[in-house]
Amino acid sequence: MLYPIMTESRTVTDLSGVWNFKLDDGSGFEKHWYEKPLAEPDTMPVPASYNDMKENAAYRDHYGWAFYQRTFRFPKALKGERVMLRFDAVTHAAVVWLNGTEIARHKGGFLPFEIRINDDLAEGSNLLTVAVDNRIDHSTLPVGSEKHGGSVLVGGKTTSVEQVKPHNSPNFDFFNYCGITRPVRIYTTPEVWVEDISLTSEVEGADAVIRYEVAAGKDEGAACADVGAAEQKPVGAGMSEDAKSAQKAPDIYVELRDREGRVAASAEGASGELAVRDVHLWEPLAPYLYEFCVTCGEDSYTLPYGVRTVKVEGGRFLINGKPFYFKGYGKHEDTFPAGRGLNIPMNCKDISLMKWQGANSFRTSHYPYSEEMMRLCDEEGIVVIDEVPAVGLHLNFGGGAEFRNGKRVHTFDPEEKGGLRTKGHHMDMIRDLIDRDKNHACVVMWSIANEPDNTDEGAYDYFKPLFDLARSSDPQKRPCTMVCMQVEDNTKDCSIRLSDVICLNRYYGWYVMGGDLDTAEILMREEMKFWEELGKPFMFTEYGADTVAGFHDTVPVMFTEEYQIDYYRMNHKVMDVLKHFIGEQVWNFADFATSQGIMRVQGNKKGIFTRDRKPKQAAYYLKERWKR
Ligand code: BDP
Repeated sequence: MLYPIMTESRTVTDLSGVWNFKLDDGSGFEKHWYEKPLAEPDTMPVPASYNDMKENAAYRDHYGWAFYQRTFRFPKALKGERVMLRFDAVTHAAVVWLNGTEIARHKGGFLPFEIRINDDLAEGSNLLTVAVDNRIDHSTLPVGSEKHGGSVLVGGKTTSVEQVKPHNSPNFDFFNYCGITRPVRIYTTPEVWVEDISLTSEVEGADAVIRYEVAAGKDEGAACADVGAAEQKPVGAGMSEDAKSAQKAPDIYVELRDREGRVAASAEGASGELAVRDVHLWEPLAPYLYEFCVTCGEDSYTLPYGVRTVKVEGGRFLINGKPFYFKGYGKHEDTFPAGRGLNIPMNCKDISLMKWQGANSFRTSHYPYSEEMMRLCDEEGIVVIDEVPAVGLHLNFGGGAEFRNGKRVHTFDPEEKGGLRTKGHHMDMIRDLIDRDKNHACVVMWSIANEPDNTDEGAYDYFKPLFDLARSSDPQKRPCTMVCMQVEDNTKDCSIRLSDVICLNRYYGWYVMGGDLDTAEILMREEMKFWEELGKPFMFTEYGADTVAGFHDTVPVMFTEEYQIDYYRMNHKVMDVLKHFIGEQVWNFADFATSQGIMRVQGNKKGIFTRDRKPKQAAYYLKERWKR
């Protein structure tokens, strides 16, 4: 799905601002809240998560639906155009009504969806209502626990307890922020439009060949209610040959323009090749972006495009044929008070801090980040491992093993036996992510999941089709990985068979032998032998130690800034002698919000920066290491 931009043929109207808002009291659907203005609404910013916006735990801990609403008037002059309403992200599920009519339902909180609204627009004021569901369970990504309440020891007796209010139990370690978290926009295009663009490059010496495919869209008059499927098909899709030839394809013309606006190459037709002499490559931290300009009938669209190649070969990760070593972070979209809401200034600040340290990359742990962030990384030359929102696919971790009717449930057991119900949705998320991000130069690898139950019996069978799907959907054929947690027996980890790069989350000196770095070092060295011998390139996508800014001691004590540095020194000592080791991504860039629990002190404190981006001592240590 293309990012909405203004061109000679397109307009974009941003619906960001202060909307009306109401937490559902259980009657919102029944009483048709979407048909008229919400009674006694709150104010709520869009885009933002709603959880931290009011001084009331009811907002933070809400479980279920919440209603957003606003009105808008639509310019008469644009009514002859194709009018699209686009949501960049609504977490985790949405129902959308325009003037009381339901126009869309969408599941998945981190990827865009859009609806054609021409037929639903009213004269004068339009009432737009969005209901947002924040519930997570075994069918959603990320995954939530389906156990509510549990067994507790009260007065010497184990008692089964239900919590007073229903609540989400995330199977993951970040706060379940929800709401309309990214922009809502109305954009227009002509009736024949540029629906999609796919670009790939091959580089030969100083020159490159760019292959392009442009899909033209033409409305076939279908009503647009189901945004799960592509409601407007490319011209010719699904038509008989006769019908196809009767329908004239629009004229398509493409140009590649360099930074100065000069035409570097051009071509005609829906697909073809562009030969570029003396190509400027997009390099990590030294990016160069061309503009790929398409004219399709009356429509025009321009896409920033960096020419670069990515390959895994001979145990190395090659960008433009040169070995690349990942230095950087696992991150979160997490700021105060926006929660997971788009925060463009903070995105820019984060990239600036990373560059100050000599970092070159991050992973979008544990869900796709905003399109604005991806475009920024293209622009700044930051390398990205792009992750689908598949976290928490583990039924036997944290809360202990799951049982149903006295029988142990395995994570990837068939659904009817109690296993996860995520497969179809997981496939949709892979498809939609690659569809959204496939042209970004910054994206060099897809991450199919974070810390799933990789050694579980059904894991390979669950993941094999997902890897196949990612590989076949990506025109650029980027490497694919899944991020692995520590397991008892590495030989059983299905990532060995599936991933192009082995990505490890390891906590030697924290969760393993916390406080005893000497023993942790021995254990880590021992495990690393296994991965070294495997011969595949491998890297750390997480390693870290909780550190409360301002805690100090003369000897290394857990949670102090000194311990955090010693922890990293030890880890680096082990990493630096490994031959196939291709990168270090520290956990985490900044402190972040989590659910409450005895393991978290107002959130996860493994940040190298505090939540408001002040450096801990380790920030300087990493700067010295990464800049040497
Ligand atoms: C890893 C998870 C990450 C957590 C981290 C931690 O991938 O989301 O935040 O551990 O415990 O297992 O800090």
